[in-house]
Order: sequence, then C-alpha cells, then structure tokens
Amino acid sequence: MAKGFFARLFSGFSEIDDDFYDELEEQLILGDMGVNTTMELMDYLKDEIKYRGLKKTEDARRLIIDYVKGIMKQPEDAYDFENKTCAMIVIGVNGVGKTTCIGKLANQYRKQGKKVLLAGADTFRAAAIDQLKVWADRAGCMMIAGNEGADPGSVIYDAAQSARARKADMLICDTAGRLHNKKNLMNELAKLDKILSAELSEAVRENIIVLDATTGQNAMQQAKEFKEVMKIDGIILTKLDSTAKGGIAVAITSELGVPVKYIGVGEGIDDIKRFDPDEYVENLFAAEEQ
Ligand SMILES: Nc1nc2c(ncn2[C@@H]2O[C@H](COP(=O)(O)OP(=O)(O)OP(=O)(O)O)[C@@H](O)[C@H]2O)c(=O)[nH]1
Ligand SMILES: [Mg+2]
Repeated sequence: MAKGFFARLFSGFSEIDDDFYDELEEQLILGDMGVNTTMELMDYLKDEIKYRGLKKTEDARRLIIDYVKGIMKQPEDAYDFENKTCAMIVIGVNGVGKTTCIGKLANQYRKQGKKVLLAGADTFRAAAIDQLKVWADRAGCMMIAGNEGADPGSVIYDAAQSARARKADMLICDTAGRLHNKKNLMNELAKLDKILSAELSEAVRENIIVLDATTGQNAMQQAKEFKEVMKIDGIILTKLDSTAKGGIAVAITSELGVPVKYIGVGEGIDDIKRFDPDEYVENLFAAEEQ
C-alpha cells in the first residue's frame, strides 16, 4: 500500500542538485500530492536545505518526512466520537466504497462492544438496501431502512428515533452515491445533516466522506464540493490496496484541513484501519521497497 512510491527517486540520486529537485517535483505531482502541496513542500525544502547546508538526498528525504508528518498530524480529538453516543452520515460519489466501509466499521465498533444501528438512506435503488442488510448481518448489528424511492430524510428521521429508543451507541447512515456537481442531490445531503442533528441532538455528529484513492485529484475536487454543503469531520480513503500512489491523502489534508481517519485496504470485512499518519508517511517516502 503506497509503500516506497518515491524509493527509486532517492536511490537514483545521492547528492542534492537541480536535477534532483526537478525529478522530485515531478514525482510528487505524479504521486498525487497536488500542485499546491508540492509547491509548498518544494519551497520549504529548498530553503531548509540551503539554510542548513545539506548535500545528501537522504537528508532531503528526512526533511520531507518530517514536514509531511506535520501536515498529516491528526487533531487530538479525531476519534473522540468513537467513545461517545454518535450519529454518523457517510457521503461520497458513486462506487467509492461507502456501504462497504459502513459494514466494516459496524463490525469493528460492534466487536468493541458497542451497540450499532445502521440506517439505509440510500433509497435510490433497492439493491442498495439489500447490500447494507448483508453487511448488517455480517457485522451482527441492527438496521433501519426505507423502501426504494422513499424519502431519505424520513429514513434518517426514523433511524434517529430508533437509535434513541434502542439506546444505540453508534448510528451510521448510508447515503446514495451522488455526483458532486448535482446541486439538488447535494442540497438533499444538507437536509439529511440537519434532520439528524435535530432529531438526535444528544449524539456527537460525525460526517464522513469516502474517497477512492485511485481517483487521485478527482477525489480532491469531490471533497471540496461536498464540504460546501455540509461540515465534514473526517475522510475514509478507500482502495489503497489498488494504488501505489498515496500522495492524495497528503494533498487533501493539506488543502482542506480535514483529517483522514480510516483507510480501506481491501474488500473484506477486516480491511479497514485507523489511519496512522506517521506510519503512512514513513511508508510513502520509504527509501527502499520493503
Ligand atoms: N480493493 C478495494 N475495493 C474496495 C474497497 N472498498 C470498497 N471496495 C469495493 O468497491 C466497490 C463499491 O463499493 P460500495 O461499498 O458498494 O460503494 P458505494 O460508495 O456504497 O457505492 P454506491 O452506493 O453505488 O454509491 C465494491 O466492489 C467494493 O468491494 C477497498 O478498500 N479496496
Ligand atoms: Mg452504497
């Protein structure tokens, strides 16, 4: 998973020179770090290397790692919601892995002894409800769902009442995938957000956007547009098992200031992990393929 994407760069150059800088800049952009983040990093690096009189690319690698770790540092309260009564909405474009992540998370939370309730507010297609039901069964948790075509707002409303009545620790709401440029569907999300906050005001609210790591800079654009319609508390970056590039996590955190909280590394129920920024950055800039 995104291990040593830049390894060849560091093994190809041992001394810092203009060719190294050019190649580094190109590789950072190819690695999905985004132009803005790449430029900021390059400026910092050049200044620091000059100021400290460094010569070896290995020194540059350590500087990059420390700088990027700084960008990726999670807020201290990033996972507080896990230990409180929480109502979560999971959003994102079509096919990024929302429903799968919900199944995986439900399973993890339930294994931690939490009472988990899933809400199937993707009423756009019948198969979506069935899919979530399969995950609810696998994770051994309860589920509330609307029928195909039902108003997702009413599903969220019902789920909130049910979560309170059953004293659920964790309510996780699945939503239909939607393109970030479809205004009415985006506004619908804002409505769901309001309903859930109003109906379950005692719960900590957590809105999570799921982004597919293999889509690179597209994921950045999606996150920006979703952030316009509702507060986003965290990101799940999926399909990291299918890409060698991992820079998108850095670009998004740097440009949007939203922390990555979990990563998806496969299709199985256990293929979700809490995001460990230090480990991630060390891996991304590892010197050798390990
Ligand atoms: N390799 C890999 N596949 C994943 C991962 N997460 C999800 N998938 C796959 O991605 C596909 C889509 O997953 P879903 O969970 O249905 O995605 P969704 O966002 O709910 O899709 P819609 O509801 O249609 O918008 C499925 O085939 C999943 O198995 C992951 O971390 N790695
Ligand atoms: Mg889905």
